[in-house]
Amino acid sequence: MAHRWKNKLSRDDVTPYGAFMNRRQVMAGFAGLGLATMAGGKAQASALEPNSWEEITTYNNFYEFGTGKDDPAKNAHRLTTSPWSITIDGLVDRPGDYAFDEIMAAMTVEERIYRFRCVEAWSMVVPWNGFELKDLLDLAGVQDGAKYVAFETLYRPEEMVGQKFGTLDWPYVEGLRLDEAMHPLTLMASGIYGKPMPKQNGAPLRLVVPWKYGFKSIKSIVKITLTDKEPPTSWNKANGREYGFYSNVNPEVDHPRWSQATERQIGGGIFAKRIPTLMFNGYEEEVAGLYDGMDLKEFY
Ligand SMILES: Nc1nc2c(c(=O)[nH]1)N[C@H]1C(S)=C(S)[C@@H](COP(=O)(O)O)O[C@H]1N2
Ligand SMILES: [Mo]
Repeated sequence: MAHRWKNKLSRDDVTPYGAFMNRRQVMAGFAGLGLATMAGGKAQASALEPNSWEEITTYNNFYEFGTGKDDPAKNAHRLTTSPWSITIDGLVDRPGDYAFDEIMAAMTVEERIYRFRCVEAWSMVVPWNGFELKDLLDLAGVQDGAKYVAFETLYRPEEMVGQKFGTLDWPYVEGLRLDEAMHPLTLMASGIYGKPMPKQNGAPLRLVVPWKYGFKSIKSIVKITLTDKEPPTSWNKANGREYGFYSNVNPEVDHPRWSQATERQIGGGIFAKRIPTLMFNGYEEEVAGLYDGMDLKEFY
């Protein structure tokens, strides 16, 4: 399934914040709905209005900086993001440490406006800048035996003050099946609103998997390992009954402690009301095929 996005930008084409704001409604009609809408010939104005910079950068989950929603914005300034490199190892042809600058020079950054649904049943719409994870994996050369991709966040308790506490088993780790990782919707994000990724949002590079609950979108990645075994994931290790490996957004599979049928939109203001949660967070047409024949209640 080849996706071609209307909003392909070169990495030199950094959109000024103001200019972006002016055309974001147009972009939402294209990028947010993806190819399905375009193919249907109906590029109708979408309801996918991005959240504000303020909302996206002050209401965060990043337990390395504390468990409060405003802790990351307060504490993440301590994080040193330069120099930065990502170790890519395991079943790859070209293992090694890939410097952030080297990665960015090789990638084409584009803008993707995606729904973002936290397992806690709140949601935002975020205008990410990034490149397809597939392009980075191709750079390293995935070997035949690889079936999964494991990700790891930085472990640096001097700067990540939340790591001084045993909230989670640090470092934060996540994983995807290889076909999920290679899917064109799966993004390595380096920014939002045309600006470099704010530290509280996972600078300098974080994963974005829009059809899965937010915790799969691991931040501040320092290691990517190609493997033939399903890798451990932080929230599954913390509570395997509540958080599975797949964690696809699914309004029909409730969290043991709350319903996943609806969600609260962040920043709704006086119009705030819960909206129905969509199967695969609205990306069913694009990704349902990845799970053909799988029992989505068993593989939650
Ligand atoms: N390393 C790391 N990555 C993480 C988290 C975290 O605590 N640590 N939180 C996850 C959760 S639960 C969510 S909802 C999203 C939040 O991303 P945002 O703050 O950019 O909205 O990041 C995910 N990635
Ligand atoms: Mo989350």
